[in-house]
Amino acid sequence: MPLYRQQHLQAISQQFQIYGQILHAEPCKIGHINETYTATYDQGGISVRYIHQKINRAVFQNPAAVMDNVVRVTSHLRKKLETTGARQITRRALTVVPTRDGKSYYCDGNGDFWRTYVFVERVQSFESVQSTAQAYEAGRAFGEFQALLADLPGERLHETIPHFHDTRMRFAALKKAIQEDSHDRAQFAKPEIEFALAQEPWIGTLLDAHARGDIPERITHNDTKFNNVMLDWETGRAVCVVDLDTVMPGLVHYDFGDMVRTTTSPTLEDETDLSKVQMQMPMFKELARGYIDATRNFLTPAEKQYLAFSGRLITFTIGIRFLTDYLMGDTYFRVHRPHHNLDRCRTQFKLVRSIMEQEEAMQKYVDSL
Ligand code: GN1
Ligand code: MG
Repeated sequence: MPLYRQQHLQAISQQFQIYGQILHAEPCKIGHINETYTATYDQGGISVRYIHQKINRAVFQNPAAVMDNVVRVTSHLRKKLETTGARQITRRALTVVPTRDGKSYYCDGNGDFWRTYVFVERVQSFESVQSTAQAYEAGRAFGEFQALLADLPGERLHETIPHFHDTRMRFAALKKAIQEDSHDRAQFAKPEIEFALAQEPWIGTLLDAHARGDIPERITHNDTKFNNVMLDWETGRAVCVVDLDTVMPGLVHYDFGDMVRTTTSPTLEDETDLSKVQMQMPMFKELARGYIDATRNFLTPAEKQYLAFSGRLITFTIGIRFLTDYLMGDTYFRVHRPHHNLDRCRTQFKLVRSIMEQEEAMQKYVDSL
């Protein structure tokens, strides 16, 4: 890490209520949006770690609202865990470390917002699922997260990114990007554009079901990528979920759908060998079983009916977001190689096809649970 960044980070770290001296910090490369560092401090002679994170201002236009949500959600999770007598609560729910003046974030001289979390030790996350047991854990962890937040008191949470999973709106944005073709890239994405446009008839299915009152709004995580589940090193069980920036009102399907996207295929999100990209039924079954085990108490039959479909819908939605960003010149998702967002889009679309082929069997399994 360059010296100027280390010095800046050192200055940032002093704003938070951390007892001890920062020893060193490393950038953490997971995630396409925020800038994250793992920092080690000397505290009373032993090393203790914290996470410092700079919130992406282009993506989160109201970081104070993000932190307001995060504080409410993490406090509620902690309280609920305390009442059940759970142990290691600072591993089970993220803990926000306040600034020296008691705020949940620090705004630096550049207008950037920083926050600090207690580092959760002895866990690991994976970019792709290694076993059906892990798929079960992912389903259970995000299901439990929804269940614990079902009785969050107070006002409706802020919508940190309005219309985040509104597929109709994402579709309109794609159409606009195709029309403008500002980077002259549509020529490289012809089959993908054609595929995307052909899916229009079903993109509003969940929005319509919600508008009819068939499925309710709940508090959802909205970014349930498998790498946001922290698994215990020793037991392999899910300890907690992270990346709470998009916790807000939503449909349970947004969470379940993104889990299908990220836990049922054996590959990475940007796999270029599309023959490897497939929805694997054994993974789906365990994912669904874990999720239903945790949500049985509140999930309605109507919500259950759309679970398999949500895999298709959310995978498609993220796919068109990658495609749109590709056409617009990669301004949203961090890229690491040319055409990276197009590769990501292709992987999603291949998975959409694979889900569609198996959707009936997937839903039949969900119905049996
Ligand atoms: C982004 O935080 P990160 O990089 O895991 C994105 C998600 C996408 C995901 C695709 C706020 O998540 O919506 O599903 O990339 N987050 C935001 O990998 O847009
Ligand atoms: Mg995220």
